[in-house]
Parts: sequence; C-alpha cells; structure tokens
Amino acid sequence: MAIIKESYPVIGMECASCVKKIETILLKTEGIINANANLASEKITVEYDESLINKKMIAEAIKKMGYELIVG
Ligand SMILES: [Cu+2]
Repeated sequence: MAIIKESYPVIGMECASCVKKIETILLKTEGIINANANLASEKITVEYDESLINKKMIAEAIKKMGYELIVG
C-alpha cells in the first residue's frame, strides 16, 4: 500500500460552498485519506491510497460534481 499526496489544479470552484462540497465528497470516496481544496490557488490537495484509487478516478469524481481536475 502506497500513500500518495499530490496537488492538482481544479477548474470551476467559485466559492466556499464549492470547496466544502468537493472536500466532503472526496473524503467519502474510498481510498481518499485526506482532501483539501484551496479556493485562492484553485488547487486540490489529495492524499490517497494508490491501491484503491488513482488520479484518473479522482478526476472522474470531480467531474461528476461539475468541476474539472487537471491531472495531466
Ligand atoms: Cu461555489
């Protein structure tokens, strides 16, 4: 099991409730240990277990919420 901590740019966050929504849903997602969205820098920092989830899956979850995660 490897824990990865990375930050990705996110498009579409506009207010504190976007931040809250993204963090809440990510934290409920299996494999995500920690999630922090920053409105000012427009980035999301996630800590996840790569045996359970990957950045592509995280980007999918973000997309379902109406935002776009740039995972490269
Ligand atoms: Cu908002």
